Amino acid sequence: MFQRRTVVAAKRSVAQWRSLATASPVSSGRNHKIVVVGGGTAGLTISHQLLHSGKFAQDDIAVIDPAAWHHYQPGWTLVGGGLKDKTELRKPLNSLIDPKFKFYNQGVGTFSPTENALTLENGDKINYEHLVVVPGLSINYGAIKGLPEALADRNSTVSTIYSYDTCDKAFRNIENLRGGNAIFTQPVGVVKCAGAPQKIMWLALDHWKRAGLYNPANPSDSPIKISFATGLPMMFGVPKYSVVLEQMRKDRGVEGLFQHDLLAIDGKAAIFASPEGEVTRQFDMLHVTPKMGAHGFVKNSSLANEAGFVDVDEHTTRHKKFPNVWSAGDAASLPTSKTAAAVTAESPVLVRNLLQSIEGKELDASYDGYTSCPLVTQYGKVLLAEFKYGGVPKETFGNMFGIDQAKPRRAFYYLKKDFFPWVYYNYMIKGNWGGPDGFL
Ligand code: UQ1
Repeated sequence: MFQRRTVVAAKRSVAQWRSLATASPVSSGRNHKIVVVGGGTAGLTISHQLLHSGKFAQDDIAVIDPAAWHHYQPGWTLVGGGLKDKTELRKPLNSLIDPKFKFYNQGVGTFSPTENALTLENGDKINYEHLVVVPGLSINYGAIKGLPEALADRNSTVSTIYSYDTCDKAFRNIENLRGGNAIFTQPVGVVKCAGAPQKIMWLALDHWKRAGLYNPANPSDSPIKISFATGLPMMFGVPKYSVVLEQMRKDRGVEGLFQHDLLAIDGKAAIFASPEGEVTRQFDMLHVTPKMGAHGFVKNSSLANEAGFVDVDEHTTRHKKFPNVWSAGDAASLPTSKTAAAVTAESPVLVRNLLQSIEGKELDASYDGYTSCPLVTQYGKVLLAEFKYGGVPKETFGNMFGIDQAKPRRAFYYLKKDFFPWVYYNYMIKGNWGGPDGFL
């Protein structure tokens, strides 16, 4: 429960705002106990979990997001592999927001954390007692020269599964390629779902294999050649899974261009930065993972750390300077891999600690960095990487059944393709799913 004093004070001030509504420029509608910036995976999950605490009345919680649609982004890899229809993965955002919330369908202009306020892009000021900053991250297409133009050109063989507009183009390009060089890239720097850049490659490889265009046992005699150009020095950030994926790369005849960071696209040439200087490769099909970073309105605020992400404690999810500010998901500085699975574990911790803090109690929930990457390795098989801070494996089914999740399995594929999208829309974003902890 709230401390009685807080409740009385809040009630009194709400009554004052209401009575002053005609006289004062600050209407009651713009004062909220909790403001959640973002209606993505973290925003919906956290706001609904807060509501389920039973401690909030109509409009106590506000959600701010300018989007018209909410997307199940983990499904876009499967769209790129020809396994899902992208239109089935999205829903109108306002249909997913509980009517008990005040929904501002607007972008944020600026944060003023010392005043417990923010302004919307339309200039309206919103006051809060607690702020949850979960707007996700921004995809900076323009950071790779020539990429925006190549993506927009319907006839180009350049695509990315990282956007709603082009995730289906990725599959068209895979289907249309009959021969030549196929290059798949992963940049230096933070991206969401660090496994996706190679998931789409493994699906494409399998597609070409089935079409008789790629023979993993004899790649040099195959019509199609496949290269994975990554800014990282290895296949994956967690050693346990990287070893398996590196072996897979070699066994399947995929060229590894490590520490190669795509700088520019010029016609059919891809130009990379590498330790040996600039490297240019000709491609016939290019799948790009764009550069990503914090949204400008976060990066340019006093909430951000040096990298631009919301500067929170890695275990409590509370802001390091402003104790009534919280963050999780892709926008947060939490040093883990940015995924929806991470949000399943971060959300209950943030919600518990925020509620404790409202009651003046000790923060007693701690996030261990749990995240997961269901890594599709071919049609019908998934390697279910699950790990915590420090790249230490934390495997749900390994612990339950004593199996090794580094081995790609059919059951994990159905988890990824059918179960996760179902549990996501029916339970997770309604605040009723705790990931490996099950239903809430
Ligand atoms: C999960 O809960 C989830 O959200 C619905 C995902 O979807 C994107 C996931 O990929 C994963 C791995 C989880 C975690 C749950 C289990 C049972 C491992």
